[in-house]
Amino acid sequence: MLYKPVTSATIKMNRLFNLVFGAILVAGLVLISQHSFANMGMEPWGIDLQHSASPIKDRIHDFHTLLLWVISAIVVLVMVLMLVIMVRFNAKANPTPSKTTHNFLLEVIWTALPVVILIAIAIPSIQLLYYEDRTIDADMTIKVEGRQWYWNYTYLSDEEGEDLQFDAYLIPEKDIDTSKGQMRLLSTDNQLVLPIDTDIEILVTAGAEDVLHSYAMPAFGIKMDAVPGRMNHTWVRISKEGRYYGQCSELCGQGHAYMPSEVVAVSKEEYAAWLDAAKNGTVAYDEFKAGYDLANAQ
Ligand SMILES: [Cu+2]
Repeated sequence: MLYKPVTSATIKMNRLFNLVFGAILVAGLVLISQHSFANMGMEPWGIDLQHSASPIKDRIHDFHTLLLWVISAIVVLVMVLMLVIMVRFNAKANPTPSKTTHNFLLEVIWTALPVVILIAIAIPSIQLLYYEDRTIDADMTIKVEGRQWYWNYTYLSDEEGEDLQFDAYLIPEKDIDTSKGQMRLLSTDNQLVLPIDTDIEILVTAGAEDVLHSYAMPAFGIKMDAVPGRMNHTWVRISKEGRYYGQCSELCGQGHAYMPSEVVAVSKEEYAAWLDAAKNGTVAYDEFKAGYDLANAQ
């Protein structure tokens, strides 16, 4: 006899199990979908990826969602198989086990299927890597240099004009002014001011006698190693005005936690005005903005 007759107690147990398992699955899917579509800005205790402000980050979101579906399907498949084995083939339900040791078709399938899945993941993954690498025709170029322990920004001039270069230090906790929207461990005295809808090439390096750093700006999908003597590059096209924050992402030493980067994305006109002001000595965005608003109000 292959199977023991199924008792009503077993049926009841199975139904209960299906119900509980189904409920957990549905609750999980609802949670995931809500999180994918809800506002994904930087929020206290937020758990999802930061909201996107660049085409690179859009694609990272898409790739992340694709992977989420793939791993969820794998988890469900393996879990269902395990449950079938536990219920139908335990010692009680199946006292005389089959002596089968090989199954050609099955072995081909479980070898080929993971290969197919990995290839299906590798193609969009490599495409994304190339997309992140460079922009064809950059409108402007910024050099970001990691130092112990702050960032130094250079606006490279494509004409004869002088490059603009300045440092950005963390605002110490005791000086943080929350009424100005400043945030502990994230706000800096000077900001990297960038125009929106502009292809910006970003060169990333570290000071000649410095240590390894990593320039990370989650909303732009950027995380690039800053290595002394090496010029890495990536790019961004910021889609929304606003303030964006990133932190050094390479354990670089004592001040590692105290070298954030603050980016202010503004309209092209405002950026041009800021660049003028910065070349004349007013680098800090807030200081420039007060005068700019006053001039525009008149
Ligand atoms: Cu660092």
